[in-house]
Amino acid sequence: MSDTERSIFSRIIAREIPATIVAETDTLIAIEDIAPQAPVHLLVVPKTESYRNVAELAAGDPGLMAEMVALAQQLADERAGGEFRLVFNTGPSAGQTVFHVHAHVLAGTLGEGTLA
Ligand code: DGP
Repeated sequence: MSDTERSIFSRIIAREIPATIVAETDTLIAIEDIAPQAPVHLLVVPKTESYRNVAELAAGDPGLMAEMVALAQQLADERAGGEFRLVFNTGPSAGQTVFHVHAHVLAGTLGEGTLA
């Protein structure tokens, strides 16, 4: 696979480009979002590039999706008293820009009813 075909997250996972990595497991990486929309804004990303969005992930590997939720909870426990918002943008019109499934973990003081 050429560099242009690989996602930005695959290149971060391979340490080819820098990111602030806050957690890593055999299957997942968590990084700080480059453009934070909340006091805590992390991205939980499966290492596999097999799923473009959360619908594909849920159909193909629900256990991996559960691992993502568990890591989001762990990070929120460590950084924000255990409460968080989990956002999966799905499709360009919904704001998805990177087509390698990832969860936005938003925490801290969030505005009422806002969507990041
Ligand atoms: P989405 O719009 O849901 O596809 O989210 C993509 C997120 O990825 C967006 O919030 C910004 C973040 N992002 C894009 N490029 C980079 C990068 O090079 N480093 C980091 N840390 N985050 C990135």
